[in-house]
Amino acid sequence: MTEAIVYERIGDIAVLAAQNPPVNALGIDVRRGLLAGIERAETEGARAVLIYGEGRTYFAGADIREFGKPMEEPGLPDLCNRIEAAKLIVVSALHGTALGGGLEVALSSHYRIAVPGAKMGLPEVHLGIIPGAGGTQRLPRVAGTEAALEMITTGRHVAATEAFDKGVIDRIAEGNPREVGLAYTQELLEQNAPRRPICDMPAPEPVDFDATYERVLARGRGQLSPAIAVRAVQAACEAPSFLDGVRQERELFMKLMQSDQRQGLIHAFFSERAVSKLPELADVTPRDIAAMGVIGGGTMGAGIATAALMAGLSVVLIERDEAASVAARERIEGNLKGALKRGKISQSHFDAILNEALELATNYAALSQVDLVVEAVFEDMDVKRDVFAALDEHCKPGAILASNTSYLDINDIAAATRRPSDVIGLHFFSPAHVMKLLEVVVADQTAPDVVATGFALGKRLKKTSVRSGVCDGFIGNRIMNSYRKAADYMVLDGASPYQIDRVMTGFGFAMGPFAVADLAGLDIGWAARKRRAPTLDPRERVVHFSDMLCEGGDFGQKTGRGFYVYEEGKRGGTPNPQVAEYIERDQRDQGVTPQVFANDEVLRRYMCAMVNEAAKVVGEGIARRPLDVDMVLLFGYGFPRFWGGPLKWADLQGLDSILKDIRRYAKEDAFFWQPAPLLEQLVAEGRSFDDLNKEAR
Ligand code: T1G
Repeated sequence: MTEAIVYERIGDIAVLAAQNPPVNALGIDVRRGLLAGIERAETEGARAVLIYGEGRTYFAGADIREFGKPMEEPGLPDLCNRIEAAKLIVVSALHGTALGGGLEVALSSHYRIAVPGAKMGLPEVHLGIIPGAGGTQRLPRVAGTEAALEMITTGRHVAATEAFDKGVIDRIAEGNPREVGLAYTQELLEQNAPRRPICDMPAPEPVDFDATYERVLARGRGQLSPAIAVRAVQAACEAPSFLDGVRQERELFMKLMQSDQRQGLIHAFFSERAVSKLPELADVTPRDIAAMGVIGGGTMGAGIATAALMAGLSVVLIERDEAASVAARERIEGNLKGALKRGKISQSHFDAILNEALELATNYAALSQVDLVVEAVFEDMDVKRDVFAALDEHCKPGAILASNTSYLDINDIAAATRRPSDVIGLHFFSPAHVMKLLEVVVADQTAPDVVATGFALGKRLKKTSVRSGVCDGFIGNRIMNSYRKAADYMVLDGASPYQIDRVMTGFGFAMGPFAVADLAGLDIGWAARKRRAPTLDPRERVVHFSDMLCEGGDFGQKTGRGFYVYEEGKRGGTPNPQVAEYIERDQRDQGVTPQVFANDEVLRRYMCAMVNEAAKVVGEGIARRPLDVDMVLLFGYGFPRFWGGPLKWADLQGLDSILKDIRRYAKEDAFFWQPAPLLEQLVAEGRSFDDLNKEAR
């Protein structure tokens, strides 16, 4: 077995090279190797130690897979203190991403050099914890309190130049980390440079920590770790000694390590990477995609075209006539200007896209050479079938034909072509060039390499792609329809829409369901309800107050009135007084006596509806695994990331308690609250959704 840390003597310098691919995580073998290397260098009388990483990066942090397991000695805090106490000078040479415990090892070294492309940071807050190996104590001493607070509470990666300006690193040099590290160490030895432990530096200047704590807590929208990090940095400024500050940091770290939010965020971290790794695609080669076609240049089509263009693909966008083509180009240009402003693309890339990569056409013949087409026309089956029949005519053999439909049956669309195995659903979320979620909807006859191509395209467009089977609403919209209904039923039964919105923003959503409905447009749900009315199951409860709003022309933000009234230039809206009248009328018409709902009952019902439908979606095989549903809700519906997703949240609450509540609600409405068979099975077997995720690996 190759050693995780290779020890080598180059003259007076002992070189410790990390070899723990893929990211040189600081697992137990690496920690033991570093400790042994420092001790050996001292015993052998070396004058300096150089630490660097082989492969793509310096240490990218503690090994997250060890979290939740008993920690094996040496722990990272002790190792960092030992490196810092070394009798000889210790130099770290950084490249790739020196993150978390990685940057903490570098900060416990006496000198730090980086190659130009190196990035560094303390992203622990994104995992629900805080730096736990002295980072909150050492960083403020070299970078200052404010700079350290900003880096630690945001967890952002900092470029080498900025790190140098902040005093986090001492030098930047071209070359590979080993060479620049050796040269710098040699130079320091020739200068007889002293050991320079950060722990000996003066305590950093205090700031108004209470105000900082409140500001960071509010920004976290329920996530605790960034605010707790403020208290750890406060200890750096106020503790009687460095070691006491380290002790306080450790206490705060260990408390967060036991938290649900750490479990939720670690679940999100690994699930985000696992969700696009499907065993059945492991040996399937995707088709090459260089040129794409987009049918329809409305908001969605223009957004999809923008995402493809920004990813370096050429795009042929088809609209029905010249005027519509011009409007589509303007939408794309507007999207690109936003990306330019956000620093996502350069001016030269912006120009190249508009002058070379984008072709607008009104004739399908222009699609003869594209490798994949995404259709984003009006959500009507007949219209889509006509479009796909035409695509089948004009596109080359092997070209993939994809629909962006948000609920129509891909099997019916595929049947309009002679190439059903080349047909797939690629459901983007608006705005398509910003939202990360992509549902890859697999129809009965979709070929495996077409599915693999859908995922490869998603990766190229920097999307989080999730495989979905075919059903009304696929994964996300089907689950959303369910928890939206639960919210509507609570309003009909006496809760206010504004109470529900407040409860759900308190849970961590950026917006509650009624504010979201106003944003998306109430007319969309209205059209869907009218479409489904003829086939509605007579046992399904129906609310009418939303339809009353629409009948009055109030569609939400787009008309200035919906559940809220929106005033020009003002963020957010105020409750629309007419809504109460519509609700009361609906209650009278349906003979409902309104009751009071406590906030925790609102949350419970909302989340139980979400979990129950999600369990049906997994149980029916529409979603491959529970984690797939979690990723859809995180990346497409603003579910608070620190809960990990609805099914991770359900595991954390205990599935038996969830099922018990659902069975209680079913006494009021057996049709809506029909328990998911999978949920009943898991409770009966004493298993969790996470157990299913593990079994699917
Ligand atoms: N531990 C274990 N595995 C890790 C890992 C880590 N820290 N980082 C990445 N991996 C795996 C990842 O799951 C994937 O595995 C593969 O490496 C490639 O990753 C005491 C306690 C470094 C920027 O938060 O941000 O230090 O899917 O696909 O896009 O204070 O990985 O191939 O099986 O993401 O090029 C702090 C987390 C830890 C950094 C590279 N460090 N990692 O991105 O590749 S907490 C972090 C990243 C800590 C101390 C505390 C990214 C990356 P697989 P990837 P990438």
